[in-house]
Amino acid sequence: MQKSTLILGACGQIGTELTMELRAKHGANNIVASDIREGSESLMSKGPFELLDATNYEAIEDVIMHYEIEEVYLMAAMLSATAEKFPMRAWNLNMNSLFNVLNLAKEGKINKIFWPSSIAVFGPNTPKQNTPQNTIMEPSTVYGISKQSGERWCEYYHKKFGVDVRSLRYPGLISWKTMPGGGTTDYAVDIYHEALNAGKYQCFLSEDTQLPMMYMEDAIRATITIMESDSNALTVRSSYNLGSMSFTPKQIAGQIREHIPEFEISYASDFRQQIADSWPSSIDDSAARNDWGWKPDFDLAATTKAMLENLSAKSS
Ligand code: AKB
Repeated sequence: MQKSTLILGACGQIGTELTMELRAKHGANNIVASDIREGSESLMSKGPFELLDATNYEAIEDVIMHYEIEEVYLMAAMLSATAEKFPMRAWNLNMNSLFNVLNLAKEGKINKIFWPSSIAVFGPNTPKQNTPQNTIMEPSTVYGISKQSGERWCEYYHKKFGVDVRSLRYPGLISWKTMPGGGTTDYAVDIYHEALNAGKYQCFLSEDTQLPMMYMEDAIRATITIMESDSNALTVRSSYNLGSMSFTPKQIAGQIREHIPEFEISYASDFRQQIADSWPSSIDDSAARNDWGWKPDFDLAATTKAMLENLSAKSS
């Protein structure tokens, strides 16, 4: 029998594309999308959809029993910039939702969990270039503290209770299908929209702020691959470093100019600069490459081409 999967936070930036990909792969009826709010028409009409608060244990349990769910992807979270404004709300959402799924797995009600971590687990004292899998981790943001705590809990539940939880430390994610919300890396999506709409962009990070980034297609492939990997191959049960490309606002603007020569960028750093300055510039993901064969497909040039072509086609 085909197993059923639940996605919590299915209407967000990653959740939307993950839902579409899993439905294409396993059949729409086997992938239950859920979110605290309604999402796009196609996400809600092309397969089962439930309005569900990821912090409500009983409500999740009801859905799991009803659909005979075996795997859960917990994609609901408050990201770095918003979390600085609402620290307690961020902590409650990011931690309680995780405890809910970890405890459901501990009680044997689900078999496997995916939970996203982030480069935000690192902090100002972490080596910035080629940041190792295991290194100093002293996150200085609310979001980073919640993700680092979450990683510790994932590893604890795996070691202590045998919970099969798998996780990736996502870099900034770039997609033309869905918009990000409340993150520090969001500029790398906004810039493409503004390049096409206005021919110019004011960036909230300085021109030389280098951050790790990834095209969404690669991120979705990584997520599904780690979930399909043999459990015994996974040596990391906190969260895997996941690398692809690293660039600065100046470099992305340069790439955009290859397609739109008149594109202009200006810089006005805000509070997100401090968050970005505390994060790595590039990532060593050799553990992911060795354990489950991770390899990204998209560099900055390929990402820029895909973003501009797809956004142009969407608006015409
Ligand atoms: C954010 O900017 O908060 C996220 C992340 C790097 O986890 N995109």
